[in-house]
Amino acid sequence: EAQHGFRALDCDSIKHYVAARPPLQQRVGPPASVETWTVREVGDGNINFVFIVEGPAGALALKQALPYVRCVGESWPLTQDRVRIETEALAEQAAVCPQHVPAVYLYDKAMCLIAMRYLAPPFLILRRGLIAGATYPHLSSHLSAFLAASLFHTSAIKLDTTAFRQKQAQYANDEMCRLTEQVIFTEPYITADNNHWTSPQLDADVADLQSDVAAKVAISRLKAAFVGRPQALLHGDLHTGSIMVTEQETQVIDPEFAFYGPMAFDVAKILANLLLCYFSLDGHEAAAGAGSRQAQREWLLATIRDTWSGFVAAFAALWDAHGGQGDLYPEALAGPAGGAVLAALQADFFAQLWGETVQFMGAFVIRRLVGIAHVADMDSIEDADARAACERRALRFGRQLLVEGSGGGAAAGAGAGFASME
Ligand code: ADP
Ligand code: SR1
Ligand code: MG
Ligand code: MG
Ligand code: MG
Repeated sequence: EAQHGFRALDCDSIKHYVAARPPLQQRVGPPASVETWTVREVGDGNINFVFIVEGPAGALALKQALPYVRCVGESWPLTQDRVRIETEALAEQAAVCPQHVPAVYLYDKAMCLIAMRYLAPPFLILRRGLIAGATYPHLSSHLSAFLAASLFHTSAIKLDTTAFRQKQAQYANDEMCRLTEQVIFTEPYITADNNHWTSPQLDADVADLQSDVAAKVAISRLKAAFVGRPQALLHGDLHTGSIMVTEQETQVIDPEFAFYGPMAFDVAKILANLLLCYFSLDGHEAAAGAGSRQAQREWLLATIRDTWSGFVAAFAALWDAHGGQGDLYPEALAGPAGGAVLAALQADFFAQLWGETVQFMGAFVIRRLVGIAHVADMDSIEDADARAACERRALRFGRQLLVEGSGGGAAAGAGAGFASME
């Protein structure tokens, strides 16, 4: 059932919606200019509608949630409370990492709509830039900063446990979490109508996966962590389609799946999507010429490694500076920054986080090859045999990450687990 007072907007009605709200209207143009404004619906995500309204004074992005999943249709109803979650999560992230989050101008609860900063070209969805062959020199440091700030400041390393539990209730986000449980942690491992893959090329690979006991044990452990281990406020959908980039800047959008869960989920999702791009490059190279993607291939591996190591460094620095305030490792227990106890606690924390990150990466790679929602990195490889060859390598590596994990501690870092990629 739709939110009370809700009406779906289209390219015409959204102009009048903006024109009737002075704080929005002033950003686009004077009321007399409304008929000259242009509107484009640019939503290329799976869930919602996004309109860009442009006029003589500037432009706005408006995101509206209908009471169902866009890519499926009305047969899959979905809570419109996801817009409240997205608005509140954007505010939470902006408070600790404003340089990487778009400004929100308005949240309209009844209309299930957010008006926010238009990230104008040259801003581009990271996945699109990567498919076109681009590299981004600052991406790893920006991702490290965003992950460290958003995860540290919402954790009980920073917060007292009363505030921590209040935030868990605020971001329960039940329906969105249930969707994730279904499409990431369950369906790829069973026969399900939503699943699809490059067929018949990958039929045997998928049959192997769906009868793989070790994979089912590993994914079940991850699902238990997703359901039962609130650790920080996650973005919840941090793939390369949730990041807009220029050469110099990085903006993280679309936190409608935000909830309190294991930190490794967010860290792994972005690394896994970079890995999916890496595995797609053979297919793109086949079309563009041998060696044409080699520099990007090396950059992707370096970015995965540097995002992890930069995240650890940034998170540890925040912990050294503010960790004594929180209830999880109070200074009375952990001692001062630079001391042996805190050093040992941090080493244990990051070793566990790395192991979980590697396994979640495997799960995210697998779901994008076999489950309901695939990635354009692979889908845009037109030759089905070439695409299947890329997908098979990715699927095998994903299975290895999921089942075997890192095979080393945090010190082994983004090296040991990735040795078999070359
Ligand atoms: P969904 O929840 O459906 O995935 P997104 O929030 O990811 O929706 O937005 C879908 C698309 O709309 C993005 O891939 C991007 O192209 C465009 N978009 C979203 N927000 C903005 C923005 N603030 N500025 C410019 N384009 C945007
Ligand atoms: C119906 S599944 C759609 C997927 O797209 C979103 O971006 C999430 O990743 C979700 O799992
Ligand atoms: Mg999206
Ligand atoms: Mg979304
Ligand atoms: Mg994913």
